[in-house]
Amino acid sequence: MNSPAMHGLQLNTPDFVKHPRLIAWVADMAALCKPAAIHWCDGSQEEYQALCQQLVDAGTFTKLNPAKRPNSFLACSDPSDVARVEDRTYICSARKEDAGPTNNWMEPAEMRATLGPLFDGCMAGRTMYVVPFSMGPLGSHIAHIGIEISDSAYVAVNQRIMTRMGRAVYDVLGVDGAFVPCMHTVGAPLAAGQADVKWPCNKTKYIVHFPETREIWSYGSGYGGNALLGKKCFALRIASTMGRDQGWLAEHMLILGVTNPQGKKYHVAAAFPSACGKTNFSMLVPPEGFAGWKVTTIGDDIAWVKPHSDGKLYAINPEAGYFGVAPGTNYHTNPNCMASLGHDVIFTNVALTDDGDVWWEGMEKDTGTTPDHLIDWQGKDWTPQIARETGAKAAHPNSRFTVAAGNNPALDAAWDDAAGVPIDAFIFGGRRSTTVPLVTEARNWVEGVYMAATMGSETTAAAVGQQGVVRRDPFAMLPFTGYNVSDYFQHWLNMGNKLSAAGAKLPAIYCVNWFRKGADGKFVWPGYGENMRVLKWMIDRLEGNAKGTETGFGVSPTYGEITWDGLDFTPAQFETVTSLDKADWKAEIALHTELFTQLAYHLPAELTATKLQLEQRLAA
Ligand code: SAT
Ligand code: MN
Repeated sequence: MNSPAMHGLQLNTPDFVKHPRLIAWVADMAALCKPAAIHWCDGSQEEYQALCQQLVDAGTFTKLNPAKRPNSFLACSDPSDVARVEDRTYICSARKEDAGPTNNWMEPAEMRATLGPLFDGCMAGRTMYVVPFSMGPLGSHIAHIGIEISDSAYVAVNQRIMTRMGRAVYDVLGVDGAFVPCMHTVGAPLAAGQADVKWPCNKTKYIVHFPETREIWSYGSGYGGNALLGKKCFALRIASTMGRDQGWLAEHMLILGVTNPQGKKYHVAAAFPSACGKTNFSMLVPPEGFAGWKVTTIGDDIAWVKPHSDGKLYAINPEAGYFGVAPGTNYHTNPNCMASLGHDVIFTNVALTDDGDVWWEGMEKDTGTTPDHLIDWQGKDWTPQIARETGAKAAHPNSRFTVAAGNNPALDAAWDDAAGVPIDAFIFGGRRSTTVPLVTEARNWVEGVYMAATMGSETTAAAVGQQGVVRRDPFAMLPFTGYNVSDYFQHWLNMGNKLSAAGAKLPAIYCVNWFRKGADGKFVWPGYGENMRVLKWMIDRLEGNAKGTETGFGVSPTYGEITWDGLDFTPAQFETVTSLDKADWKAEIALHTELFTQLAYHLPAELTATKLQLEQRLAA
């Protein structure tokens, strides 16, 4: 299988790979990227350990104190490579209209001509890893397979945690199974004898998707969603286009199970933008006063939702691990997550303690103290005094942990079920300090789609760029919809129409906002585990046990309908997080109008009509 262009490099295809088209693709990519060696990942524990050791030897990983954090590592990235790069992310559909106004677009041939020279020789002096992975349970009819080619061992070990990675994938693929080719390079070829750096990357970055041919090409970054291509690139951008074509949904949603004291179980899928608490919500521990209630995690970031023959929508988590935000995570905000992080974790861009453990902002809430000394994520000395004087953060605000779902004590028994779980409700939530009330139920599917489509959220550190500015983030999918977002709205409406025409009861749709602030600039709603109170109201609604009150925006709870046991939250505070301010809403609707003007091409007429009705109700 060695092509002459491979300058003597051996492909060394292992005998468990029996797929000629895949092997030919790897050979082509090796000929293009010119790596020094090829490593076909088998996903074994031995391989994982060896790659981690190699990363330690290279200085990329620091092995944490095994007495404190067994089999765990800390990686600190180049300070320029710390988050997704939305302005470098492209949807290269044949027609610009099909990428839509919210995606960067380049004509496919032009993009290929741009990438060609960049990838030519990009892996010189490095090993090319061939990483086979399944998004979703292996062999499930809902799952899809990807092969990531990467010159980053960091990517290979993270993919082993985040996906079902390894040789079993080749058994599923057989000799001609379909896979999504995912090309990744850090874009840092090494000349002969050139020493490597701890976190190779390139100032030039391209995160490119070809939706028609279902290909991903990522250049220049080693961080998170830029480099772990199964996640946002495949499971959201490419999968959303697959879903449009095949009649299902790929969503930026956590999935949780909630069981009441009588043992009745509901399943909820909830969309929030990056770094707005999806992991916390998916692992929620019900507060005091909720004896007998249980919340279990199916997924914390992505849901693939498919209609079944019983007329219901079923969801699977295509991932196998969590790549969550570390700062702010502690035993108060997310005890299940903290319990998950005890062993076998890869941390990225958190701080290192003097005894070889990790630390991040928020942990002081557990211990009551801040360490006297740390090595911060940039490798510099950090003390509380330095922090006070310079504002330096010990951990980067977008620092992360990578951990297997199996570590989560709240993991749902059905999380790996190939059939998925039936969805009873969808939740959409943005981060808004004003305007949007704590919880509102849409009165029907179209109104729910409208709420999701017009959602706004204050930007976070998960993406490079200005933070804290409100931007429209439809369905929390703004950076992740792989096609024209108005067509995506239409796809949601079509799904609703199809299911109701078949006589199905559609999931309820809720809009939430945990983030309203008071006049003092502080959050009013306590959030975290206390969100159980809102979840319970939703279930009461599903069971017909809460009447709610019409607000003009939809149906919201009265103070008396929320279970307050164990929480001191006054009617006045409730008013602060639920009130609709006329002036705020006038401005809000103007922003919806602006969004709809931007999205005019193929914008469903139902949404414009819904806006008109909303405007009239709010003005009344
Ligand atoms: O870095 S990721 O894209 O994986 C995380 C996120 O932005 O949600
Ligand atoms: Mn996410």
